[in-house]
Amino acid sequence: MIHVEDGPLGWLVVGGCMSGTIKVADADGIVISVVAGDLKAANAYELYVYSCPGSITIAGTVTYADLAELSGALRCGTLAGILTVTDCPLSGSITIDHDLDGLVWAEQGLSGHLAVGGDVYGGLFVGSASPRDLTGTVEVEGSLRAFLWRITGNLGDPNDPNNTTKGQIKVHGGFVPPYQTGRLEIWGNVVGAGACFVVDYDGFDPNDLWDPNSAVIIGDPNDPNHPQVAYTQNTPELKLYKITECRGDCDNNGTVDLDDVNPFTAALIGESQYAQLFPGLVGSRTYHTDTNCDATLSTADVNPFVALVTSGCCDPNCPGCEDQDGGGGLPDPQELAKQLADNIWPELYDDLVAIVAENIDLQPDDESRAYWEAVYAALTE
Ligand SMILES: [Ca+2]
Ligand SMILES: [Ca+2]
Ligand SMILES: [Ca+2]
Repeated sequence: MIHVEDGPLGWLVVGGCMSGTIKVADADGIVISVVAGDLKAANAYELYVYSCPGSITIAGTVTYADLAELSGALRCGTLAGILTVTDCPLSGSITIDHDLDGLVWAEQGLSGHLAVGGDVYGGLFVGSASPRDLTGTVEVEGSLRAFLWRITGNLGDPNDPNNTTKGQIKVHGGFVPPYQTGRLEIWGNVVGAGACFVVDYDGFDPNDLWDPNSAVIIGDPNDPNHPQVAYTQNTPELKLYKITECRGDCDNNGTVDLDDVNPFTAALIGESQYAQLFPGLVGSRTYHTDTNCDATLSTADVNPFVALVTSGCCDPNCPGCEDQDGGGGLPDPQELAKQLADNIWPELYDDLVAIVAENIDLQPDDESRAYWEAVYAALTE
């Protein structure tokens, strides 16, 4: 262990493997061949690491960092300068507790995790001379305010297309650059079961906007056979989402209708079932399915959900929240059973019947209990 009592430290150079703990105050420069232990610093103005299976923690600002390999963890306060990972796909994790003001450049691809606790004003570049994929996860607690992010390959993993956790950019706030339009360029495609770009990931917030001048641009500027196309709003078919304000809109397509019955049923069965179908909508699952507005998803949401599907009301203030029974506006029970049976996927049918059976016990009076018994009877006859 090296303990520098009275910083700042000019340069710290470790030529071999650093397997213990080094704790420094402000450091002008740090050069380490292998960080296998812990490196902790107050601030780092220049940081060069050639291999990092261990952990690096910079409590304050990182101004410049050049990492050959990052398979371990890097954590810092604010990233103000440029952080590049040059030799391998960035397979470890980078956690920026505050804002990303500078640039993260994963030259060989990003298969790990990048988390930003604040807002993003800076860039993210994946790939350089040759195309590289973003197969990991990027999660931003604040808003995406950058004017350019670029992925030279795919968002997602074409070699592992069924993986529901790969290739995700989840922004909890808005996509709202302050001074100019924003661009997320994907020179390849959005591929695989998990790939998604989500604005307002944590559930609808009226203040978290996707600025209509800001675009996700898919296509290669150098390939006339794959021209760039700009998407400036919620595009569920490409899994480019802005979370909608409609309660009951469980597939996030902007309408509440019978197409939402399968996702609602899957969400009621459990988060993992819903995540299989809609990895990008896991964060808004409760917002969209909590149709009686008690902040949790349960079978008590079935009545108001059915009322929303019947009315097609698409607004946070649709009936249902005040009317906990959601009794108004339900169709004839045989008609409801027929609509549900016609639209539910066969593999979800037994789960739907179980949910309806459970729902009978939740009804507050004989009349609504009789209604749901009739639905159950029609579904099971
Ligand atoms: Ca939000
Ligand atoms: Ca819908
Ligand atoms: Ca609820």
